[in-house]
Amino acid sequence: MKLYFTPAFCSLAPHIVVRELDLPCTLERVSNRTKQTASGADYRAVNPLGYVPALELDGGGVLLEVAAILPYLGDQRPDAGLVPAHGTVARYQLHATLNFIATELHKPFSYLMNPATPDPMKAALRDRIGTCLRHLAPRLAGDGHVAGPTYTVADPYLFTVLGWAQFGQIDIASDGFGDLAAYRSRLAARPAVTAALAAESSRT
Ligand SMILES: N[C@@H](CCC(=O)N[C@@H](CS)C(=O)NCC(=O)O)C(=O)O
Repeated sequence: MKLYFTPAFCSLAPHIVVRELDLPCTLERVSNRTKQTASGADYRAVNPLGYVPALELDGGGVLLEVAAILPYLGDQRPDAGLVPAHGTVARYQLHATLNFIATELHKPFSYLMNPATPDPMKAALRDRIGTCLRHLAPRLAGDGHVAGPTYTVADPYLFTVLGWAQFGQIDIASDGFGDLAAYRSRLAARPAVTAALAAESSRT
């Protein structure tokens, strides 16, 4: 497999999972500005829409969308427990959480950080993101996780999105956000997370 990424973008989430599971997967950096890959190829040949992540599969074909790539990676090592078994309610709860992060947090954050977004719209986005983060906060208290009692592929996704809060002028350490900042610090200490962050920063 090959994962196309841009440092600190949403591709960080599948990158972390690749390292959590020690999957055979190469990484290729994509320039957000030029849409060229590190080897000089046109990334739009991989994803015509130009955004990361994209996962090239060993059997051929490309898988797009964070919320699909994450469970695909988890299913490569089902015994590791990063995805609940197919057909269980827990599995559907995982998909619900991935979809929630993708639509209620990830996309609003993209618009919040877009310089073209007008200020009144940014204020509305900040407000809505805050509501959604406060909704998640209770389940993250103590050693809680976002999609159930244990660490799943949804946690690196939330970790990645929370990393953008500072750029959207949202202070997750402030009152009202419960243990969000502690949750993010807890995840940041995982060896796979540390390794992914170090690898991405060394390729910038
Ligand atoms: N729906 C896509 C969105 C991916 C996305 O928003 N990627 C951003 C980085 S977080 C990106 O590459 N933006 C650059 C662009 O759209 O040209 C997914 O969930 O995978």
